[in-house]
Amino acid sequence: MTMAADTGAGTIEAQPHAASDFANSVLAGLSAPAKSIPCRFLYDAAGSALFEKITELPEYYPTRTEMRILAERADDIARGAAPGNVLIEFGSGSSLKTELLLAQMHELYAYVPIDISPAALRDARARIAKRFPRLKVLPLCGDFSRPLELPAEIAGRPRLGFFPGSTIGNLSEPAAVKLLANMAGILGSGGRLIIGVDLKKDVRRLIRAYDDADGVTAAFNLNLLKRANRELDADFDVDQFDHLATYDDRHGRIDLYLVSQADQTVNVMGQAIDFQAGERIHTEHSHKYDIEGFHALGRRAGWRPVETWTDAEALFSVHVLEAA
Ligand code: AVJ
Repeated sequence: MTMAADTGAGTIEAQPHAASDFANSVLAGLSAPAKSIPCRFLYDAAGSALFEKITELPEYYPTRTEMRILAERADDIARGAAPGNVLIEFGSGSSLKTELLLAQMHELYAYVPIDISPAALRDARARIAKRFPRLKVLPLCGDFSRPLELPAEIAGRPRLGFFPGSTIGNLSEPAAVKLLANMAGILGSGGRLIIGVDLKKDVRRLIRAYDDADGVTAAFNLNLLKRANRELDADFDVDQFDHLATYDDRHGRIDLYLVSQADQTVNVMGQAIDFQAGERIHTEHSHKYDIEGFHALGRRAGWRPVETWTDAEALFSVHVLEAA
């Protein structure tokens, strides 16, 4: 997240409390009996670059599988976007996927990327304006997990949401229901949502996707400690922590951890934090669904499943839902 102020449209504004948010979250998370750090902090500039590398790993099937589904089904998926509709993207870090859809949605009124990062929004605006010069782009800086006011310019227009990447998997089930319900509120009755959801599968295959042979995911996870060293005046010895990915069958999710290799004490902003050998910091959830399970989740949040596509191996799914 960047603190830079934007000089362009008034809708791109930096979030004022980014730095202290990280500090408070790390201190609170590492003071609890079961240590954890919220996964949103994995995605600083270095973490985002490492995540880009993850998406290209042979073991990490979700990104390329979702891209293939979107590319092969773009016609069908775009059919839900009538002329005059507005495409609203929740998070704007997924340009290639958006472009696949936009290329098939010929008479959209506007594209509204929503993100908490002003830099991500500026990038998205520049990229999309270049490839689709006639499309109106209305970036909105904000947090789509809360009620959010859309630009007045799109009032009364049918809305189509886009939430790719199985980002929904980062959330616990109650939090996922809450987020989906909030999106239904933002998109309004009759609004549609195109959402990418990773599917349950062979556990070894899942684990490999989160513990790759080249150690890119390990570097991504460990970057959280480096970030704390850079930004919070912490003194983590990164070599004294291991990356761990496990599958929790009961919750249907991958969990990422950083495991202390030794008894050690780390200082974070002047506060001493003790670790025992083998003690874990939880850093990320990645929930996996089956199609029925995801439809049930959507229904609990006020969505009616309209259509679902998967790849031939049933690794990943893309859904269109309609708000009741
Ligand atoms: C961006 C949350 C979809 O859960 O697969 C990938 C994040 N973390 N490898 C996922 C992630 C480690 C990713 N999401």
